[in-house]
Amino acid sequence: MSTRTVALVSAALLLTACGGGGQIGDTGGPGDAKKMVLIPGVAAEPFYISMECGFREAASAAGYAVDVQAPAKFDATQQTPIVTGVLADKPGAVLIAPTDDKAMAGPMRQLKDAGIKVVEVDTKLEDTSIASSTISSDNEQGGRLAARTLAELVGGKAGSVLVLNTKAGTSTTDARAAGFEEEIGKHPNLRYVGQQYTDNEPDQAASKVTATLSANPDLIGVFATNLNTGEGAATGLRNAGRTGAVNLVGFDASPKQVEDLRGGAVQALIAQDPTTIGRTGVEQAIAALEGEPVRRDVETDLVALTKADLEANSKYFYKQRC
Ligand code: T6T
Repeated sequence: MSTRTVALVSAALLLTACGGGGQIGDTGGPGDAKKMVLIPGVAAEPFYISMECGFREAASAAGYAVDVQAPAKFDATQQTPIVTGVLADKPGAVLIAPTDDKAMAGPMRQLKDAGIKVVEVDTKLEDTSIASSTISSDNEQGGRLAARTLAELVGGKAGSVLVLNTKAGTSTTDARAAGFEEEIGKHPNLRYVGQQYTDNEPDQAASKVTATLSANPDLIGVFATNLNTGEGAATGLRNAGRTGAVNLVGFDASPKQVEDLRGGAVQALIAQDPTTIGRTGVEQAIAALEGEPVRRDVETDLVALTKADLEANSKYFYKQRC
């Protein structure tokens, strides 16, 4: 094989590797400053799909070519090779939801060192020197809001309360659990039995709920810190025949979670605004690329939804497609 053939084959392999998560119609080539890439935490999940909708709309309107590449699992070992592939493509900016607040620092620093603007959307690194901007909900406040909402639902009755987290090192859900723990301590009728990790797997969330019920038959409340834990917790309570008897407060507003709230399997949801996170991420990336002032931290809306006010708040429901 000649040197030229080897180079062409390598380039073809690189393009294949980079294009895995993109959609038909994605444009832009290697070293394209007018291209933006979104790297969500996981593929085919309504929170990130809604974020992608805001991202695509804003970036396309501003004349940028777009690409979206997501790992099949919320996992740093799967997200890292995607970052490495994007690095070789050298777009102008990368919007990324790091799946681990430490493990993703190395790969993301490589982007920055290559002159690519990095914007964190939703999750963030502990190291604040890499991203130009971070767009996210106030997750600690979201955890406090979940605790207050749960306390209101319980209405003075006594019992145990469980938190279902995803994976240690997920900045958002760790902050939600911390905010919840702090606030729930203000309610002496509620005994906090601690948090359990689920690896962001609904099946694990379901089995951890049923196991906690066996150990603590007085369980009166569960706070599920994100979409998968919430969907799994609802299944666990259903399997144990405790739907409604145990108050379930979830985070996020996927079509299934909204359906569960409507049907009584969930008592409240703390919804975020992922479409605005995606759109604002693009705005901050453009500011960084054009040398305009960049806002280091941008906070987006959070709202508590109950069955009573659900339909009036449909703008907060997450999308399955744009
Ligand atoms: O809750 C969102 C997101 O904010 C979090 O960082 C990870 O989980 C979700 O994507 C929902 O699954």
